Amino acid sequence: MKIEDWPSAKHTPALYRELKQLDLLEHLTELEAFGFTVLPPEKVGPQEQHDAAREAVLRIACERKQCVVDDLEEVFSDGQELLRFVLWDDLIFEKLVLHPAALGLIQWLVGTNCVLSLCNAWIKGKGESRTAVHADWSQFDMPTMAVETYGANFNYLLTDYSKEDGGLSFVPGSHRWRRLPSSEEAEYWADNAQAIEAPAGSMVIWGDHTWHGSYPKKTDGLRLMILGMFNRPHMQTQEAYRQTVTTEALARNPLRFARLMNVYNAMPWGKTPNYAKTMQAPQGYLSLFDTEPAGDKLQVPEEGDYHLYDAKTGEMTKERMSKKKTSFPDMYKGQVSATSNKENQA
Ligand SMILES: O=C(O)CCC(=O)C(=O)O
Ligand SMILES: [Fe+2]
Repeated sequence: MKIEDWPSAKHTPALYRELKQLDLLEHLTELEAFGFTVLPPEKVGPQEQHDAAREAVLRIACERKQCVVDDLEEVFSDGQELLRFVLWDDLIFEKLVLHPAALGLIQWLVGTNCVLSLCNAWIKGKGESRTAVHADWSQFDMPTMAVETYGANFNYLLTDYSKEDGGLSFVPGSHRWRRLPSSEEAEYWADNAQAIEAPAGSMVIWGDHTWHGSYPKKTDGLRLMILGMFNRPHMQTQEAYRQTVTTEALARNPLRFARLMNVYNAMPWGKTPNYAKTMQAPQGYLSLFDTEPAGDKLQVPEEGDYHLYDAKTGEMTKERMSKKKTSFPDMYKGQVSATSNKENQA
């Protein structure tokens, strides 16, 4: 069938065509059928990329733990830690969060306007440490999940994963149950979940409905992984990217990066919403293949004064709201911009 830009399907046709071009349709089916998928190393990148990512993680671990590489096994013996907020610690992370295959499948799960919520390095040593079975759904006051996923992850494996290696495990099909596991269920699945068997360089991708955990690491050495989590743009991110991104970082990356940083989201606003800010955001579908640096097209918007009431903007708002017949944008027929929350600004 010819996939055209049907407006009712919004950006799905454009994304679908690119996923097909990247030979990812089988992975997309696995996500739909089982709730997770594994990209083999050759679809993730060359050996030099895997090595550079591993080096970066080890370097950051040594810096944060104030030790040398040879000490790390001892430092993480019988333990594991999420090293948080690593995006700005090495340029390789900017490349990884824009990885076409990973971002493409993640956008399938959480929309082409998704934003980066966290970027971490996860280190685990030999011993009993393991992650309890859970779903990444983080609306804890809503244990019953929405139909659509709100968050999606990649785990970039930098060491081999198996049950013995303390690898990630999944409850295949659990994404369809659309609820968080009870403590009894988490206990049952701890040793019954399916362990991922995959070599270093693979990437595991899933949405926040899927139950997963990990096994204790019985083998020598460290388990190393980079975790990227992406959210829908209305959500609070786990890490402060919007607050810390620089104009230089926007300039050296393609336009999609600015959307990942969510810098042009008008909310939260004070007495005078900055509608112009949202208009500066990259519009429409942004190709997964776009690698052109944004250059001077973008800059981090200046912080306004939340307490200032701007009379001119106020008058414009009054005029718009006072028309006899006002309407909200039609979500079903026209092209809808992929910019965050544009539709909610009335
Ligand atoms: O590898 C693990 O121990 C669990 C990973 C996990 O829960 C996640 O990335 O969301
Ligand atoms: Fe998780």
